[in-house]
Amino acid sequence: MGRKRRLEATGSAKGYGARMTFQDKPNKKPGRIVMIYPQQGFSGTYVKHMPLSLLYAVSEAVKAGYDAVILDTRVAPDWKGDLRRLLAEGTLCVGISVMSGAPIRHAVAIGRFVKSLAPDVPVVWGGPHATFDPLSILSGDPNCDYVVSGYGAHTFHLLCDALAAQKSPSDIAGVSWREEGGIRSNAKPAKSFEHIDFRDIPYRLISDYGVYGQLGQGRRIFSMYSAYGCPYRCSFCSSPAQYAEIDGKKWLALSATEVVDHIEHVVKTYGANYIYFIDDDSFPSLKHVEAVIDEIAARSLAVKLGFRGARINEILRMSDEFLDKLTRAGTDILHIGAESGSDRILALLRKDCTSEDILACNRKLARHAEITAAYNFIMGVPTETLDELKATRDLMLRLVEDHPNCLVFPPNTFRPLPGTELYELATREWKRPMPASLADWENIEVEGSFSGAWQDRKKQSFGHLLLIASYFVDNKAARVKPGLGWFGWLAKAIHFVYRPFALFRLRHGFDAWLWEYPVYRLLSRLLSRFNTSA
Ligand code: B12
Ligand code: SF4
Repeated sequence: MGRKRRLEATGSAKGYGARMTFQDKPNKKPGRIVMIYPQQGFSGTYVKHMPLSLLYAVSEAVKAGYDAVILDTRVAPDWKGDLRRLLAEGTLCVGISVMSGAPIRHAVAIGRFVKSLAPDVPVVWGGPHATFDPLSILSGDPNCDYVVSGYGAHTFHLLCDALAAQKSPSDIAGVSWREEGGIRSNAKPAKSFEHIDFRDIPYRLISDYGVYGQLGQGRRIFSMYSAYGCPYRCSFCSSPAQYAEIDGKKWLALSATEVVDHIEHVVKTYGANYIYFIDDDSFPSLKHVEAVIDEIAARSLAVKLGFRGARINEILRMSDEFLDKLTRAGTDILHIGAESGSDRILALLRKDCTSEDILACNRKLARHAEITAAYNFIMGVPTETLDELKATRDLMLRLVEDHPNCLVFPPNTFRPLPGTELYELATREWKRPMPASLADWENIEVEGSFSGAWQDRKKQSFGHLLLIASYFVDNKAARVKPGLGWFGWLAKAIHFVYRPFALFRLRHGFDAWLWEYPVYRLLSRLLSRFNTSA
């Protein structure tokens, strides 16, 4: 089937002029792989990092000789035109990387568009949603043919070989597909971490790294791992489920030499000046991070650093000297899971800390203000009471009071992800069917409606207030850089005018007539749409 498809597609490209085909280049693999990054939810309007997921997923296939192209719809204003041209040139398959939530909607639209032009080109989904719930994809989207769950590089290479040879993927671990009117699945959790040598990451597939970044900061951000996995078991998080079957230790640090060789490579080849460590958690071993920053200093690499995985119990272990060293190394942000102001909820979430610990860490971090302490929160977990939500409100206010330069991220609305401990609790507690279909997953947005029907009206209303006020509780607007133009000025103006009212509402729990919430929903939808063209 793969060969037939390819020939048809190549045939349709005749009017396009001569591009080499498989037959012309016997050393090349058949057909081209088109890897697509869909538009993200609201958070994707202000953070657009390079689509590392696609670079990783396609790396082995590219190494084996497949021709591949990356189409990032977030930064391609005419992605449909681009895709139309690509499909006309002979395509082995289209791969899409999908997170749960809003990206599903766009991935479905991409699949529909592909099939409307080239019904025989297989569409493959991979990424976090494909890992957590592959069957919801195949049963919910008739245009998706294959789903790759878990680590993608090896599996996707094997799948491409199977497609090229017109074989069933029945012997490929990690793939789910449709066959004889039913759905078959070989998805199972990985036994070991995937390791891709940085020299095999096909960075060259992206021609312009200047389009990526966040909030108009004008940095050349490169995302990378310094460690794989996570040794903790936070009950809401998908990572423990993902690593459940990993043999041996659940956290594996890469050597400082390897990490810094990688950094040196992207600095020298692509002009990277900011390294964003996407580790689930970088700090289970402080020595690991210390070795990395020592090596960066030894090679005099001019990069700033950001870490997305830091835990309160780890920050408690950091000395002022360690934090000074992180600062000298150019670290400007630590993403920290504070999650809740209630000790009962913190214990339920298995955060291994109390709200007092969070405050103590925050005071410590206030002494190192060049590093932005950026706190994540979660709300709406099963059994959480209104008073416990208010404790989170109190914690947010205290954090900013003690450390005016900290960042309070908009709280994530709890989503019951299959395989997590809280999924089980939510099922028992709420006695409602959990999200199951693709449409369910598309609509359960962390930044969106406060778990809808799962919460009583009072909690919903307070949750909405917490979400709105979180945008104003700290000095976010002051951080908006001039590079954002009119959007930046608008954000600053809204902040200036509305902040006192938001703080009044928050402090007094005044969530009546919360007209701001529908306005926020409308604006966030408009911004997501304005940013993209579905
Ligand atoms: C960067 C990032 C983002 C960026 C977006 C990505 C970008 N490029 O700009 C931003 C900041 C916008 C973002 C937002 C969110 N994110 Co996020 N994010 C990440 C992060 C830190 C790195 C992603 C990455 O590049 N990973 C590296 C690549 C190599 O790994 P990978 O994506 O898993 O890809 C592998 C496989 O999945 C597979 N694969 C991936 N794509 C494809 C495609 C094909 C065709 C195939 C065959 C295989 C395949 O192969 C790859 C190699 O093995 C991950 C954590 C992590 N370490 O992965 C979280 C993570 C993906 N995010 C997560 C979450 C929860 C969110 C938010 C909900 C949080 C929030 N409140 O903001 C939002 C919601 C996004 C939305 N729904 O719109 C979860 C995913 C949960 C889920 N079920 O989707 C993760 C896993 C973190 C976690 N452990 O909770 N995120
Ligand atoms: S929330 Fe972070 S620390 Fe907790 S299990 Fe998930 S990745 Fe690990």
